[in-house]
Amino acid sequence: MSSAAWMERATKVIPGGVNSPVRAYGAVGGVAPFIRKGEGAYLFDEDHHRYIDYVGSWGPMILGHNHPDVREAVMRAAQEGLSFGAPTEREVLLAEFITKLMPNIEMIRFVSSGTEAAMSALRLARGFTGRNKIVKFEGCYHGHVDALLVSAGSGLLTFNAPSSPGIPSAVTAETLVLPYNNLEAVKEAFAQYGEDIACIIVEPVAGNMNCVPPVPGFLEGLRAVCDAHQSLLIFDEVMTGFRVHPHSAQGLYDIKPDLTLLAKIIGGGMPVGAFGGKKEIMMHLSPAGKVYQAGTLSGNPLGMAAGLATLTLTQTPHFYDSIFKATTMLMDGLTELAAAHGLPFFTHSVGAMFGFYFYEGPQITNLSEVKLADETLFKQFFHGLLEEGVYLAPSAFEAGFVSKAHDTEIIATTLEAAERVMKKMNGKAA
Ligand code: KE4
Repeated sequence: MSSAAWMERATKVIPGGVNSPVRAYGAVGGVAPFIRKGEGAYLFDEDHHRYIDYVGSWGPMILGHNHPDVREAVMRAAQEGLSFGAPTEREVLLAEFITKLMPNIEMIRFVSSGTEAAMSALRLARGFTGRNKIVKFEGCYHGHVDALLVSAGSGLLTFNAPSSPGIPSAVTAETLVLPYNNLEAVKEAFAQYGEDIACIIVEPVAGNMNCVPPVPGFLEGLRAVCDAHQSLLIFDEVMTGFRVHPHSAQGLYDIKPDLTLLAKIIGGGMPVGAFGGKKEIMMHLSPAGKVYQAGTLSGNPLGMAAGLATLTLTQTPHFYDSIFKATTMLMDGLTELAAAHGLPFFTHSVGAMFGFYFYEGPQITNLSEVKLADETLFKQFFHGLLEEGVYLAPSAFEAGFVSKAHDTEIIATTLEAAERVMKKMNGKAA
């Protein structure tokens, strides 16, 4: 059956035909391909198209799709049963591995999604500090946590819904939303509310309003402000974790957050999230402490197996060098092509995550500047590349991802396709 037929059938039983809004192509138009399988850097849809995939399931597939080591690890675990709701060896092994790779995480608790990690970490920060206010940043997305769906990025940003219906104003009344990369605004907020602020939660590289890196001094400034007011600094590394550096963004920028959120890559494609940090904070979590948090499938053996196999492979020699080089090759190539075809173009990339904008610059450091980019040109480029067999995130407000399977030949093929599309756009753009 075609993707269009599947979508028609899906919309009868699933709202919008999807289980996560951004998948519905609402921001770019057209019918979302229904994916049949993934292999390495490729996706295959129900219409027998093959795509070079730069979404990678929104980040988890850093090895590429269907890596044999990960598949076999999951199948081995499945031989012994799927879930026990009891402690197992694999969750200890993955916890030990992550705490070794990320020394600021002295203890960790697994959950089943990034949203659950964010929700739990907020409760822990509030429980530990005894304070209620939280600071987040415009354009950053930390999952669909009620208290954080205030001017969120990702799907909400695309649908211009600064906050969702169904969230009592009392729940967001304690959430301060500030412009990303604006340390002065943070200092002002702390001058006014500092003693009531439990935490700052931040994406150390913002990946839900396209890709926006921290300006020099921003993350260091957040650390200093939190220290000065005994608030906690929470790094949401759901996307950046093991994506931008072998030890994540906190390794890349050498900042010590009090708590860290993880998901995506640590589950290798299975439903795994986690939050962790200083032992003195984590020990407030039930049953060691009084802050309640729980989950039927938390630490699920198959998810742990996929995470262990994935992280093991990311730590092989030159793993990150090669995917960072591939990402730079892609960004440099697109920049060169856009210049040659007279298209306004700007890129940001950190490690193996990237973003591009149809915009001259000179800078993109926050949501207001992201919105200056030409969305019409993005949609033309998006659909042109899709027809050429290149699969980008279906929104101008999402980041892209390169995997280990994206070798130089695949990047070169992508650039050839981009040139064909830009040539046509150039005509339209003129
Ligand atoms: P999940 O609940 O979707 O596992 O994680 C939420 C989350 C938390 N923090 C960050 C930094 C995230 O990027 C995410 C989820 N990312 C989006 C992509 N922009 C997932 C895609 C989707 O919502 O379908």
